[in-house]
Amino acid sequence: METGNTRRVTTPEFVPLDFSEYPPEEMLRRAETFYAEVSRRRTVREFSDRPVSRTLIETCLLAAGSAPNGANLQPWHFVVVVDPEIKRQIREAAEAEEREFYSGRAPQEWIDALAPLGTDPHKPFLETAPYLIVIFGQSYGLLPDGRKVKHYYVQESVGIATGVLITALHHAGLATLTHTPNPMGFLNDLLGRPPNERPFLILVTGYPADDARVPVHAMHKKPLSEIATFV
Ligand code: IYR
Repeated sequence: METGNTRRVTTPEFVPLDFSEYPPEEMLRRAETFYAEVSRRRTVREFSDRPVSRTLIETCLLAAGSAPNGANLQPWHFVVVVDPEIKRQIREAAEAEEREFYSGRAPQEWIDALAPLGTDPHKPFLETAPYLIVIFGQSYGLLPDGRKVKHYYVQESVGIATGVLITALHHAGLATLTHTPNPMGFLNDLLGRPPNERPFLILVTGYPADDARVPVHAMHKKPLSEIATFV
């Protein structure tokens, strides 16, 4: 007799790997070219309101959705905010949290660490930029019949997908800002997202303002000897 606890046993299927091998010199050239391009990325806090093609954003989201993740359950959802009124509400709620953060909630050590970046509770970019991509992680999925499917390595998976998204947007020629109002549960309410989803971050996306400036502090990257060890 079947119980409520039946498990479907799936036989894994395999296909040949689609892999391109390059000559070693070309591999190094590709790695150097990629490093040169990706290391020019800057987190931008001054955005232009110039429109950006929706197809471009959709293509970068497809790249993000290809990220490696726990059991291929793809525990993410991207809400792309273009509506000026929703952006206004997000700005209002985020600035309210940030005012608290900067005026007492954050420990002094954290405030000191942020000082060289020149950040403050004022977040006009949340209304100026053409897109706010709000990234949610799903602790579980829901089948059409309402049953829950547990997700694994949600933070890792969503972090990797977000990295791919940032890199894809930069590669396409757009600027981004990883913005994390603290706390940001208000995003579920404003965007009507269900309780199995938690906001991961807001990726502010668009062209930089013509006169955008970036903090020198963020350009200092640790040398290889400090970030890596070969054993
Ligand atoms: N969420 C705040 C504070 C902030 C925190 C970190 I860590 C940063 O790298 C930058 C900012 C804000 O957005 O201002």
